[in-house]
Amino acid sequence: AGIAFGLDAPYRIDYHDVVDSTNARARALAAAGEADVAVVAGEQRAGRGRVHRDWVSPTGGVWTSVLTRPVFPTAHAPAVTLAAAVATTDACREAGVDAHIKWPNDVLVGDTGERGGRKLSGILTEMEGEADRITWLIVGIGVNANVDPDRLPAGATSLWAERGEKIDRRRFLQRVLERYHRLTAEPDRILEAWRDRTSTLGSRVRVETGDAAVEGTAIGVEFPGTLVVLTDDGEHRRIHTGDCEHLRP
Ligand code: BT5
Repeated sequence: AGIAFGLDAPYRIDYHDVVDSTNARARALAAAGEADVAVVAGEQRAGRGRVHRDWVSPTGGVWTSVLTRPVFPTAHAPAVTLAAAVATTDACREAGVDAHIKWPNDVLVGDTGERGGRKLSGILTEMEGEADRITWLIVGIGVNANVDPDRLPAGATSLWAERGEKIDRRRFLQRVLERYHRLTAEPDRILEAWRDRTSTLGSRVRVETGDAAVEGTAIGVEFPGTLVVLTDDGEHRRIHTGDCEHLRP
């Protein structure tokens, strides 16, 4: 479906040199009834992170949003976000960069940096639907591929900076989309793949949940992506969403 863009991708490719946000463009396509499309942009002028944060998206990056209409309950959507992190991590490793996942879906390199490593990629999931069925799901994936690190915020890095050489972005995108497509077809295998690639499990963490902060040791991740933290009081806390920081032991 993506052959027109020079990719053998499992989605139709909707390419733009410049957009505000590929997620916003994908929402418009969702409203128009489309499905199985990957919006791809050379550059984003108003890239978005979670909770209305900005996402810096200069040329050289891989900025994409995959729109699908999966037949599963809304409650399963977080697992799909994990699949995108697995797909991205594998593509980074194939490009020779030893990436790992920080819960829930940041892809990092190394263990030095502000919050557990240098951030290479972030994922923004949006959806609409009833409890028993998703109407549409958009998974936005941003990877600092051939981006000059001077153009990125503190604590961020790019594949180019880590390898010292640019990557083939088409090939990289194709790998991410293929892997994501395959994982989402087998949702039962996502968690296992995610656990194999994360640096969060076993780490001391501090998770900001919006109204509270939980500190302790990350001991598990349960379907569909719930983090289990063992606090110093011996309590098990289950966290559905939040910002996770790896602390030094
Ligand atoms: C994320 O948010 O990590 C989700 C980012 C999703 C971006 C993709 S690109 C394609 C699609 N279209 C969009 O508009 N968005 C998606 P969060 O965990 O909230 O992290 C946001 C924070 O990361 C910011 O507040 C900055 O501190 C930092 N940041 C911003 N730009 C960055 C970059 N390019 N690389 C690394 N860190 C960045």
